[in-house]
Amino acid sequence: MSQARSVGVIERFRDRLPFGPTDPVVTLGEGGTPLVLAERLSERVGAEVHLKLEGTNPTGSFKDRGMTCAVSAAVREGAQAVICASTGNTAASAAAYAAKAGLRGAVIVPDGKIATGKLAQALVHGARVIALRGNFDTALELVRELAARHPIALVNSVNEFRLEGQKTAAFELLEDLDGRLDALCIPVGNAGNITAYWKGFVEAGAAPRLFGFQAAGAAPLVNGAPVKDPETVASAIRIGNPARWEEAIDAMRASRGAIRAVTDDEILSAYRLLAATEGVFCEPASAASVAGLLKYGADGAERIACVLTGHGLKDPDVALEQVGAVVPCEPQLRAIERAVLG
Ligand code: AN7
Repeated sequence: MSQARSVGVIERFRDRLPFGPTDPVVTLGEGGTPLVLAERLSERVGAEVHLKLEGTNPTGSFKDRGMTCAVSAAVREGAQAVICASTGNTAASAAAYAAKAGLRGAVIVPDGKIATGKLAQALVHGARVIALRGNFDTALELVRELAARHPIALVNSVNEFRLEGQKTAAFELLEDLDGRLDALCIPVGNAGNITAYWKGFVEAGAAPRLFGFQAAGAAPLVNGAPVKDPETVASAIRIGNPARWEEAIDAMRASRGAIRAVTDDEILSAYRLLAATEGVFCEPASAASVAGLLKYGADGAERIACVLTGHGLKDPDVALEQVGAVVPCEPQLRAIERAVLG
């Protein structure tokens, strides 16, 4: 596995991806992420629950699996620049892979609504970061028009190569669990990832039930209608009109699954539980998968995987709001003793 991790998903799964042996590959060694048995959570749920730690990808989220494919394909096609709209993680990933490929990168993000770590990543990788006075849905509409008019590769999950890359997580799950998985719990925003997982499972001949979770204030797929002003603490999934709407509904139906809503309180409670009892620090959006499992169960599934899509370090502001204060201390032994043992 350690060897597989370093080669990246294109090299590892090339026979199942749209890349030939001589095609250029832009990789940062994505994929091969840990699958960890969550003992406390398993006890609570009464089933075997595993966590897929996608936050351990090179830029800290699952987006890297798709981005290696989208940017490699862009290089193959002779693109000079890549662009995306993003709630943050796609921007961070696009910026890093563009830097690696020597392409220019531009990312459009909702002004003031992306987590600090993601903003830092996009900027430090040298992308042009455009803060739109509007939400993600507006940004995606505009960027699709822009990409239609200019020779810039669009690397949002409307790009098929993104889904191709992201389906590799389903292959890894099946490998790690010897093909036996009953249910997958996954956060849903723009609905590219749930679509990609289902594609991967179908191609591998598996059919776990897919349970997707949206934040209650940004739950168009649950409501059955777009949400004009989506709002949630889980900024990554603050999306009111998912681009992969039909595909997500198809995946849910075909797998006999469901797409349901979890409140911000439920998300944050799962977020703290994962950190404090499983040793896993994910970002708020990722915790929606576990929040949903705790709230709704998994309908008798015995073996469940929850996808933790992004790393907790992405969003230090939410983290610090959720925890106790530090303990101040004078630099003397007595004071330290009191502070540590008291
Ligand atoms: C941590 O970066 O849409 O349902 O622009 O960052 O495939 O959209 C991020 C989405 C879940 C939802 N968890 O996945 C973006 C963006 C995290 C995310 C999702 C996102 P999709």
